Amino acid sequence: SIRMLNKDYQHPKLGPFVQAAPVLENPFTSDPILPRALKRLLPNSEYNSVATDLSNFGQRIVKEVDALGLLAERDPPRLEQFDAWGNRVDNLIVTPAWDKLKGIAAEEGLIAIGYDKSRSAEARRIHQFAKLYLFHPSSGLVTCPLAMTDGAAKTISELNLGDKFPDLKEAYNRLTSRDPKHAWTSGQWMTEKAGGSDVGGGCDTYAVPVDEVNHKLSGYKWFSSAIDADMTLTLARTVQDGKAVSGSRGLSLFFLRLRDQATGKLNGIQMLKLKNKLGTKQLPTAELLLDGVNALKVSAEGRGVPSIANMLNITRVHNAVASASSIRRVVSLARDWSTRRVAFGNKLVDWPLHLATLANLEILARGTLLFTLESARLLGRFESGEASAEEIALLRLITPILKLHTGKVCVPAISEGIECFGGQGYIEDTGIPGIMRDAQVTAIWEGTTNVLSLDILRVFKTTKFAAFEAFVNRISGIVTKAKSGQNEKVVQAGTSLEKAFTQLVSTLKAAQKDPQFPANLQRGARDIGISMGNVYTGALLVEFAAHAEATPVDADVASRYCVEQQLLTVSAASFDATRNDVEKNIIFENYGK
Ligand code: UCC
Ligand code: FAD
Repeated sequence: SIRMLNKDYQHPKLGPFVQAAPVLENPFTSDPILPRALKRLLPNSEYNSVATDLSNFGQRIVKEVDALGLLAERDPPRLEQFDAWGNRVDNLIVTPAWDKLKGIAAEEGLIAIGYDKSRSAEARRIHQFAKLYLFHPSSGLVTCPLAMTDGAAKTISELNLGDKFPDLKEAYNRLTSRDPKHAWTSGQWMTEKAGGSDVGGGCDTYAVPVDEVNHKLSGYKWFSSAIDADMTLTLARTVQDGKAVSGSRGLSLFFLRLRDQATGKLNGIQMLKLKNKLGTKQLPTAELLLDGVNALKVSAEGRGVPSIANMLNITRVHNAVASASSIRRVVSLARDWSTRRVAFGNKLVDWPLHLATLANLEILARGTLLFTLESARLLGRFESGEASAEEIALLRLITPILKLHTGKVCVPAISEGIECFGGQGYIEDTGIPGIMRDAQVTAIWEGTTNVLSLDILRVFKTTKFAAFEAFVNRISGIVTKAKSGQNEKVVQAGTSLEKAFTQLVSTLKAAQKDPQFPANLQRGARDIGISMGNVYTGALLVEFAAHAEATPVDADVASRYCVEQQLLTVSAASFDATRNDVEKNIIFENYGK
């Protein structure tokens, strides 16, 4: 038809059209499965109060927290090293929004809930991680110091030195406090210039003893996040008779306060530089020079790595919460947007192709949430003292798998989610691009994908495959239950899952028979980790769908995940050492020419 030029077309060039923005819904009540998942995991008495708390917090996120999170990204931290008169001041300036978010985190008990001894350990960890799942995408990355704070509280409680070390007792109380004025956050200083994965090879920080406990630390910490922290745990080599032991067996664990209590001055620490990062711009990450820092040795000599591993195993679950909840956030916004945006005469939600794109993301969001809650449940069981040896081994095994799986799947998922908004997804004022930038780091820090894959092999070895048996039993239990049910789709999903799972087990058993075992597993470690992550996630979706109160959608989700997807990347080729040379040739063709 021909458009006639009448007064409707005589408007200023900006035009009358205004696009309705996507609306952030209450992240608890609008989540398709979180309330139901919690109802199944928690006793009724716990569920009701947890649901009320999460629903209220969800409202607070929409009304207050999300805006603060955006402010924190827009007003990143700055470092003023010198004052106008040339005095070295190392003044870290953070936006008031960052401090406000830290206060809200304490007030809402985001760490305290996990340590509330009046409740069962299982309930409190599930509650805590569910709450962090709501918080993370709006938190302005305050969840990073929270992760380290939780890890430090856990490490201190495992060290069990409170009576001998009043400083540690005070630290524990403050790290787990709900009072914003009293609460502390912690850092975690492990990475140095020569190595962040190979901490034992890279650590060039030395501890000169003052007495048995007190030490002076000197070194250079290359990546130190959230340096507005009150304390940190760090690694250093004790110098004895002018010598220090090399490698990871030479490392001990140290506790230090960042500032002198009386003067507020930095404790022998110089803030050399704030890192200029791809994302996590809200977070002050610095290069620190340690020049005679007063620190307490809190592990046995040479037991620094296994001691700080307590921290790693907690921060890795927090990391998974971050990856999983970022997928949820982008999917939740994209779902809402699909009902508001019109293209080619239809709302996006009415285009089957757009729906198919969103559905695939929704399946990933559900899977990563269930996997994260599984780990919170097992962590709680472990801390309750009631976990079986099998559950303990399973927790140890799935922690690196969970971290690597969620870190790896979140980046392409969020990228796809951003594309759902078209050009608007690329525009900073919408707050959407930051989700992508911040997600990329979850595959890197707290152990890269390869390093975590190698940790899986470490668990196989240290548990003499008992952890693998625990994995086999957990998945087999789910398969058996699913296949004995009445729902055809769930039976089909269970059958598909069983096929992939059986193939995974037989591939690993065959690799075990190789004369080069266990060295031969190395090159296939990533395939093992990714395959186990896919299988575990699929199993949890099947378990969810096989529940008596499941909805038909749950069965569809499980079926899509297990029947329509390739769950395994591992095969005999993963362990074939003859591929090493081929790969080298593929990579280095024309290199240096
Ligand atoms: O990136 C960082 C902070 C970022 C900010 C926080 C974000 C949190 C999420 C926020 C969400 C918003 S902090 C830096 C993180 N760095 C890493 O993750 C290091 C990565 N590298 C590794 O994980 C390596 O595997 C190492 C450093 C742990 C490997 O050490 P070794 O010494 O070479 O390995 P060994 O010799 O195998 O292990 C030494 C001991 C052994 O125990 P023993 O001596 O009793 O035989 C191991 O079994 O440590 C034990 N061990 C563990 N135990 C090693 N790893 C673990 C573990 N994960 N759990 C228990
Ligand atoms: P490298 O160890 O050099 O690794 C480079 C690559 O080699 C990676 O892809 C890795 O997977 C691969 N690789 C290494 N070894 C092997 C192997 N044996 N087999 C196969 N592949 C291998 N650290 C802290 O201690 N505290 C912090 O607060 C902190 N904050 C951070 C904040 C940000 C934003 C970032 C980006 C990093 C932070 N880090 C922090 C550092 C982080 O933990 C390390 O960067 C990370 O552990 C990797 O170490 P690296 O950078 O030395 O990489």
